[in-house]
Amino acid sequence: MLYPIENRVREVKNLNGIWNFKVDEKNTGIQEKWYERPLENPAAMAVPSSYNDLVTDEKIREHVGYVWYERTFIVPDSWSGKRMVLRFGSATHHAEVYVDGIRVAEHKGGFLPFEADITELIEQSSLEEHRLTVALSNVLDWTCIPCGEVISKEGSRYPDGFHFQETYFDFYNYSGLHRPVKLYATPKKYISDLIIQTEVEGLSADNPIKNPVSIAEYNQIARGVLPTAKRAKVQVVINATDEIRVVKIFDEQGREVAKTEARRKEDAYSAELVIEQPVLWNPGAAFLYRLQVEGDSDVYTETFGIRKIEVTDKQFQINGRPFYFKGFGRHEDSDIHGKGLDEALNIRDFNLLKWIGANSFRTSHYPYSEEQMMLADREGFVVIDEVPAVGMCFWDGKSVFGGDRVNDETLKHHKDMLRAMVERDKNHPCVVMWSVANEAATHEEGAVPYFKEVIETIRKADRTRPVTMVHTTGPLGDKVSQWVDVICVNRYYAWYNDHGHLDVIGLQLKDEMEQWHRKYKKPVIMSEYGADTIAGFHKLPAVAFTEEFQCLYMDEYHKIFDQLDFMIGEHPWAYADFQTKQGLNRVDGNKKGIFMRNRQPKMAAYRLRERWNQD
Ligand code: BDP
Repeated sequence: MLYPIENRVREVKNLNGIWNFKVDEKNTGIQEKWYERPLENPAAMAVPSSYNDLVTDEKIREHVGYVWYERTFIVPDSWSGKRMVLRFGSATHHAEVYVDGIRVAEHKGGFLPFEADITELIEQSSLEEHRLTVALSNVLDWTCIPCGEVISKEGSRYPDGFHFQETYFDFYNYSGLHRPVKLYATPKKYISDLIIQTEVEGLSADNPIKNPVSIAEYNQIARGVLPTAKRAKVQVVINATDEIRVVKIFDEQGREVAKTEARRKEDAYSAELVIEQPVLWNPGAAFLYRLQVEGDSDVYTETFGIRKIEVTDKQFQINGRPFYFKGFGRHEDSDIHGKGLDEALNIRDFNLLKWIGANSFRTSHYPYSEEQMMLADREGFVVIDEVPAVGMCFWDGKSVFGGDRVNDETLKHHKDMLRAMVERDKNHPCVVMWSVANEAATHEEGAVPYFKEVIETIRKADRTRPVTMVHTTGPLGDKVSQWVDVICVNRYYAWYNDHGHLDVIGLQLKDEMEQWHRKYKKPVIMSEYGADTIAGFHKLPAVAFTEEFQCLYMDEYHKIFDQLDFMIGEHPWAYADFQTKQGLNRVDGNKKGIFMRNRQPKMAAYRLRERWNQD
């Protein structure tokens, strides 16, 4: 799905700002057809944002079910004869959209964009001002990802109607219109999609260390002369109702470096272009080309980068050089905004990532905003793009895949979300790998056919990127990693097991990592490891929850990573403290952040900075 852009034939109207808002206390709004008239006594609400932390009423913050958003918009006369589309960056989790009381879209899945073509409706309407209404539900059950269930309790010891949203993942179920809402216009004959794939020829990557193990060695490789290529082939598939004529490529200075005519092939157009001596997109040294497609009516320009990804039994190579993932599992999460897009926060985050010496992150546990992906392209961060398949494991022995929990509908939705993620993010050079799930119960028999299908789906959707999934199950129990390219493991030695005993980490970690590699002969990333740490807590000798403990905890892991040549990355959990549901081991959220929620460093940030920048 293309991002809405402006050019001489396309226009975008931003519908962000203050909307009307109403909680559907009894969840009867749809039956009562609230969309037919303006909402009664609405409150004011900011878009984009989560609504939860903007309100003061606990009933609204914790409401399970529908809330309603509403605003008006005007279509300028100059848009007459154009195709008009409403676009939501995300609506968490399930939305029904109405314009002037007419349903124009329905969407399930809270972290990916969707659109509604409203051309006909606008053309047939005599209204000057249109009313846009969104019924938005935050209910999670076993038919969607993330998974969850609504729990009700009855009896004299519970108030009437007592219920709550249960989730089996560790972040607060923020809800709302989290990303920009836009109305855009294109010509009636238009370009609907572009798939850009690049192939590099004559790659030369000066690589002094053939089998790097330590961070210092990886850094030495990364700081060497940038890899070059003799030429790049750029293949484009264009879906359009327009007649497509020409495809051009411009470099960062705006110079045209390639041009060709598009050819019609069955129901799409295609073009192949060649760039001589291309500048490659490298981690920390991004270079973005712009590909422009020109049709009889429509024009669309998409940025892309040229880079080559290869995975061996012990390495992840970008442009022929072994790459070591230094970075974090993160969350879209901040005070007040919740999961709402905050561009200022994103800039701060990327500046902190650069400061600490990170080169990558995982979009744990859902695709992040398109705006954030564009920033990663531009700043040269390497991204593991994760679908919102989280909460598919119980730790008490209950089965997730074997009974009435995960079911055919879950699988269908999971596959839909994978395809939608690829559709949205396929042209981003920052995305180097797809993650199909976080911590699913892959030791269960039922997980085997499930993930076989999941992985086949993503491979069919994109044959150019490796695939991973992130494990909590250990190497002996895991039944599905034969289908992935890279093993990602989350592990909390000395935290959730042998709590506080730092001296067990080295032994247990080394043993487990070697087992993973022996079993699958694939490179391994430590995709989570960490300890809750309250900023300002200190103790000598160190105890759990202090800043000293977090540093020593990291050190123990790092000693082992530096000994294993198949370990290709470390993503401490988590980048910053974040909000979770209430829980006995969550004091106002998860405190494993290397940064505080306000994006100021804990002591461990300095420790990592030193490690990740070492010569
Ligand atoms: C892992 C999850 C992550 C949690 C983390 C933790 O992947 O979402 O926040 O553990 O417990 O299980 O801190």
